[in-house]
Amino acid sequence: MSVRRSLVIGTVGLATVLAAQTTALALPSADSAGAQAAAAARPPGAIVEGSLRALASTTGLRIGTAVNTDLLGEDAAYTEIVNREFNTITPENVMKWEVVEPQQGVFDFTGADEIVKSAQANGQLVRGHTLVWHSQLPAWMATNGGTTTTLTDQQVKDAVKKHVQAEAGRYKGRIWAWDVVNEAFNEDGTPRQSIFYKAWGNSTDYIADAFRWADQADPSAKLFYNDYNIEYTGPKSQAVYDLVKKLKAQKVPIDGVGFQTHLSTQYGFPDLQATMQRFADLGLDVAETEVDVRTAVKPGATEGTFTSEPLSALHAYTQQAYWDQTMKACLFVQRCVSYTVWGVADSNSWIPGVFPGEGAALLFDDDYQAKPEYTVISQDLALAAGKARHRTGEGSGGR
Ligand code: 9MR
Repeated sequence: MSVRRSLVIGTVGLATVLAAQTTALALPSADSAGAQAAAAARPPGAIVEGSLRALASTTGLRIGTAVNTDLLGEDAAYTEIVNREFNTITPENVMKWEVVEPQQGVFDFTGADEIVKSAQANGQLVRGHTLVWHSQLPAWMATNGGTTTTLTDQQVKDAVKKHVQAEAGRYKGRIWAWDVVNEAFNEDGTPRQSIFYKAWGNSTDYIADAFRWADQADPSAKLFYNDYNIEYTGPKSQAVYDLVKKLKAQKVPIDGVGFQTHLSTQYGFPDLQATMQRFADLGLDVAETEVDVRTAVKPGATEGTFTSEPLSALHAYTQQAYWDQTMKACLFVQRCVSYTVWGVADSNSWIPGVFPGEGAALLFDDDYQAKPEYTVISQDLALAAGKARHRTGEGSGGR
């Protein structure tokens, strides 16, 4: 069965990629005036036929994007795509601890409020990101990449509890899914030596506590553990599997596991479908939470700069094949409840800043024009229309 399945995926995948070379869906103009006119012509939350969100809704799968509040509501083309194409949004940065509590006891939920308000106005659900993460911590809480602190163990524990209660509590009933704990393991499967791990006496017990506190603060939110590179079979994926299995056995309130799915064409495609199914079989929802597919890009006019153009046609085809497989993996796993891309256009992606020489990782180009990658995943969604429905996002009821 599994062999037949992967053959089918392979065949359909190739057909989809080939079709994508020649087919372009009719989309409203991406220029600013066109975007403003398109948005003004319909009520907020109205669904545009042929959009990703319209296609996804026929399968029950939620489709989302990470959102940057510097652009949302400021850049018309960006905002139009976010609201036309996606029915969940994830704040790319504004719900992170360093943003919401820059000084101890001084809160700033401006950006986070903006996201939640915009989502409500546009008929979107929110994936809250993220409550407990070693990175992007405020300076009063941690230094050295979340590994050292001036606080005592007890102070760290109290701060984590207060933070989870404050943030999850503020948005009670308005967050579909929270990434409660993010990136708690190293590549070799050992627990990350974060200030949380250390404060709990060199133990991952902080994870269970964070889930319990989040559940108390917002009982209707789906609670996720989220990580990268766990799409591949290996020690890290196994460590997360062992953790969530234990949490389930201990009746810790966990609903799902998020597979970030930051891929690069220089590495082989992960055994994503089988891995997500393995986690789903534990009685958990799964999701692809931060999908992007980077590749080598052509250099720019000035030394040391790069364009968002794939280095060769082969690079571009490989990206399209990877996007196809990420979407199909989710469509074939019934408990894969959402598929989120990590940003809108190549020009707003985190990739070029962190991996110089790589880019072109998203569905829209620098000028907000839909790329063949967009067509590939929209065709996957169209092919899946009306097939086995995915569990949809009505909170933690299925735990
Ligand atoms: O996309 C985010 C970028 O703007 C931030 O500078 C960066 C800081 O670490 O975080 C990025 O988002 C990360 C996400 O929150 C967790 N998974 C990895 C993502 C890419 O680094």
